[in-house]
Amino acid sequence: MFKAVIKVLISLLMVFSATLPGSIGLGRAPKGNTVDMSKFTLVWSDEFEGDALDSSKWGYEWWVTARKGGYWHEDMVSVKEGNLVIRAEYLDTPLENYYYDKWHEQIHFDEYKPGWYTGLVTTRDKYEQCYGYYEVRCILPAATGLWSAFWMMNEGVFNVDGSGKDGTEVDVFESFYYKDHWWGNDGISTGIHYDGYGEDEKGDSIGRVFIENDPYTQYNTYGVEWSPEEYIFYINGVETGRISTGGVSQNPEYLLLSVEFAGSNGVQSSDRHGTGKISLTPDQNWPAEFKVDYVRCYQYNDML
Ligand SMILES: [Ca+2]
Ligand SMILES: [Ca+2]
Repeated sequence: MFKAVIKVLISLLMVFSATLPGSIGLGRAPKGNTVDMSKFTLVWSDEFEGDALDSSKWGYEWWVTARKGGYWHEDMVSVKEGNLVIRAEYLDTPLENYYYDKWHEQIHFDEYKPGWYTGLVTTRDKYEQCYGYYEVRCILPAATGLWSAFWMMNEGVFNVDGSGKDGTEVDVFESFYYKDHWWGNDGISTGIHYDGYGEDEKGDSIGRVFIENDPYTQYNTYGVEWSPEEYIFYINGVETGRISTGGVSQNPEYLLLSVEFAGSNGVQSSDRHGTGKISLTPDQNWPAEFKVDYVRCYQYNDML
């Protein structure tokens, strides 16, 4: 049951964003208040030093086989030169996939095929936090058809009660298919989802935000301040918008960093909007890399 629920969760991050009731803003941003870091204390972080992912902090998605238009595999994730790197590329020789089924206490092997490979890492079962300030510093993968994200989740997201207080998917940023016109060109999206991923789904978005400092070639920071009253989103420490729709989550949430391809059952294709199809043109940089300099979690000083 749990595994099935998680599969639904994982399969719908993207669909979800396409159906958000929130507005699509196209103003030049960010602009607004700067985040006041004096009210926070750093409580968890990964600077991605060393040469391997810290397994005490992060795990891979062992329950997923094909993921939309490609495959997630831990071999696509590395740590080098101070960054977490999630690579995305086409592999003629499929990577071997196995995962531990904790319900049946056995290892399963799934047959992966030649195709598009990338990865996801999460702090699920390793680190969760409620409230505070969360920030990632990264360069997004620059190739058509790629969707990268820094997001937060807990299983309460599936509880349909008309509220987000029991759990909310918080998308600190999502990049839509690299400068895709339908999805807002090179705008970055920020929003929330709650009450499941079906007909009861609810959410809100601050719309597309455009960053002067090219997110696909230069480092930017993407953050969210999560208080009992609202989420305040920031890019490079400057507020881009606020959301309190549905009430904010009151439960600890885990972190995720991911890259996805458009498509289904491991086969890359356009999405239902006719966008996201990978084009192997000379201006594309394969393999593409999602480079994450750090992830830092802070707590309000008065909540420590
Ligand atoms: Ca709910
Ligand atoms: Ca670093």
